[in-house]
Amino acid sequence: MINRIRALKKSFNKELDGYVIINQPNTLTNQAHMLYLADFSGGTALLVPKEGESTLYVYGVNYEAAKAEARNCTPELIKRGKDVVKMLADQVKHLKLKKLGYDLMAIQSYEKIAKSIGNATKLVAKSDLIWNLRRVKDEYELKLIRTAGQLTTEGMRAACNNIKTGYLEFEVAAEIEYEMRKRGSDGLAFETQVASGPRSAYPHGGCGERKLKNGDLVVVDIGAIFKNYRADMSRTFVVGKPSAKQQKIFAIVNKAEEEAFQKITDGSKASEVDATARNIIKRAGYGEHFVHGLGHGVGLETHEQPVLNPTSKDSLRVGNVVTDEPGIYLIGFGGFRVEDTVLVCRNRSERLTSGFDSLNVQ
Ligand SMILES: [Mn+2]
Repeated sequence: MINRIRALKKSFNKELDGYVIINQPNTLTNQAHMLYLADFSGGTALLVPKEGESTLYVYGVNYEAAKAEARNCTPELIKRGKDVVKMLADQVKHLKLKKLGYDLMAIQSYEKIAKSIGNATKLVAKSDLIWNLRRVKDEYELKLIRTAGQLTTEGMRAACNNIKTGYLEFEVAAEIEYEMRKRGSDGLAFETQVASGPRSAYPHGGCGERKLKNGDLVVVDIGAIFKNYRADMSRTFVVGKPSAKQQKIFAIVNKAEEEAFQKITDGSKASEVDATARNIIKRAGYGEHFVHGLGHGVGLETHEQPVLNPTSKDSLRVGNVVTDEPGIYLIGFGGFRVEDTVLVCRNRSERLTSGFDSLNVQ
């Protein structure tokens, strides 16, 4: 595996002489950045100076694990009563770092760090550096995402087998989650969605205690995690026999997904891939009912770069992993979404989730 801390340092150029990541509760991105760089997410701060060793500041609860598992940096214990910001600031001063990059930071931490390091060091918001690395997956990462994709596909098989009249949404969710877990999933990339009937018209319809009825649309959106890497997949099913209108709208969404998939390739513009799907849905008369972007990157986080939507400036590159997920949502009628996780390849890209291509479940 490549030394990602070294790769990050290379991208500093003349703009930075250090980088800091502060792990706070509810900052999944910072945790993922730390995991990506140091192979360990349980640190409280990671300081990467341009020259010399990187330091991972760790509380006692995670210190032994950090010593055993963290790579390319030196774990330093935050002793009881010590202030991690003070420790960090002392090291920044000691190394005479002048321009310290960061991605996300709570305003409280920013103010505290800025005050502690003083005027000699500038904090520079530089979010693209780590993302430029993270958005291109290496072979090792792809192996893990592929497995996450297979586990997610098995979860969808369980959905397919358990969507029946009289079943409750959460019972279907339980079967999906059990199947993925039993086969080796480390957890859920996000809360399992089994949204039936009217709530299927909400893109994030969740999962409740509604009983499935004949003729219901059911939108299932699930994701497994394998060794920290995720996948994301949605399918739409009908309980019993689909109506002509359900068949018709489903065919539009399917066509949008397939044609966008054909455009997902090295060098294509994300906004144009989005437009391919959006134009199909628009021409069919449902443009205003496709209420979200076409897709997003997937990796250590469920939603990451690059993004595929009408205003995206991203271009796709070999090694990106993105979702392709057009939808049509009709309030009072129901919703339709088809989503696969796709690996961007030089020519024909590869679906990492697949199958279950029909509305019928029985
Ligand atoms: Mn998604």
